[in-house]
Amino acid sequence: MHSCHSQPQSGFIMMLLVVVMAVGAAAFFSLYSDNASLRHQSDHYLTRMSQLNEVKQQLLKYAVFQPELYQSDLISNSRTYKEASKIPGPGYLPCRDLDGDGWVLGAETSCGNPRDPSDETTGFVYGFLPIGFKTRNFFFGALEPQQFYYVVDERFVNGNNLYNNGSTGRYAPLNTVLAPSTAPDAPPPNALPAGSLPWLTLNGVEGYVALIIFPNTPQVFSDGFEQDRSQGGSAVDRIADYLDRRFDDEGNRLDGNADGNRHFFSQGQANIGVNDLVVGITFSEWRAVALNRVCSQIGELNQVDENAAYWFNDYDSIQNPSGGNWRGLTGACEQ
Ligand SMILES: [Ca+2]
Ligand SMILES: [Ca+2]
Ligand SMILES: [Ca+2]
Repeated sequence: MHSCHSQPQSGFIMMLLVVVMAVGAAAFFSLYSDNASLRHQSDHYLTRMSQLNEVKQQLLKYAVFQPELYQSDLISNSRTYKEASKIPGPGYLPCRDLDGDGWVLGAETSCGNPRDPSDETTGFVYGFLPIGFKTRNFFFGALEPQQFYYVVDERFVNGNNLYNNGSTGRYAPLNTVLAPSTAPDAPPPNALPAGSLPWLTLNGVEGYVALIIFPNTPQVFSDGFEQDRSQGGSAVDRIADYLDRRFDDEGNRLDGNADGNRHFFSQGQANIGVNDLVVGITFSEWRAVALNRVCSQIGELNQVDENAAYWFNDYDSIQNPSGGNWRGLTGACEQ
């Protein structure tokens, strides 16, 4: 009798157990797949951020080794040393790749846009990040053309014919105090006051020398705009298809990355709509690596004739247009 009574009961318990297990398994697997997708997203984020940081380090090396990279030119396949007076000082960064072939060639080798304090689209240039410099044997890691955008304060580029400075085609002197400041050849605008820091901003913080931007996957924005990277055109023409719009939580469009002004934003909770990942070089980071390079060589550099036309010596627009006044700044080196 006992068994007669217990059979439906144990059947019910079995059924309950199956239901509990099924619900548990469903919960477990959905949690697992959520975790897996979150983990995938964060892996993707970490990979991109570490790649961006690697590119940043390469750009800083490029800046620091300017004198070495440009002390000779490859002419007709033979090595030709530059005159000492024409070797650039440390700190200059490359121009942008506009056509997206990965290189900085022809008209791309000079870029400039002197800052007019009343116009926020001035003072910097942008385009695709070049992937390297074949003639210098210098490469930014294993990158693809058009993989990253690159924004740079125009005074820090190594080719800028708007500041002729004799025949150098560069803003000078470029040093840790950004002084004395020089005006572009053709006004307006006139020279910035000495010591004017770069005015590129990232997430509201001012003072970036350069920004490297991973555009991430194309998006359709809440205002209906759809990014389409299938068409040709320069990096400037195509910016809206790579860099993002930004919105407030009511869907109103704010200053974003696609509008061509000096303010940029990286993916984050405060930046609705933005999936661009941005890493920057601040002026203080730039200053530290440039000064460190000069200081580590100070014994050798102090042997250079003070009156010679050379990047370490005083700047003079006629006598020493490559001069950076570095000799006068080495007091900042730790003894
Ligand atoms: Ca190019
Ligand atoms: Ca984007
Ligand atoms: Ca902007």
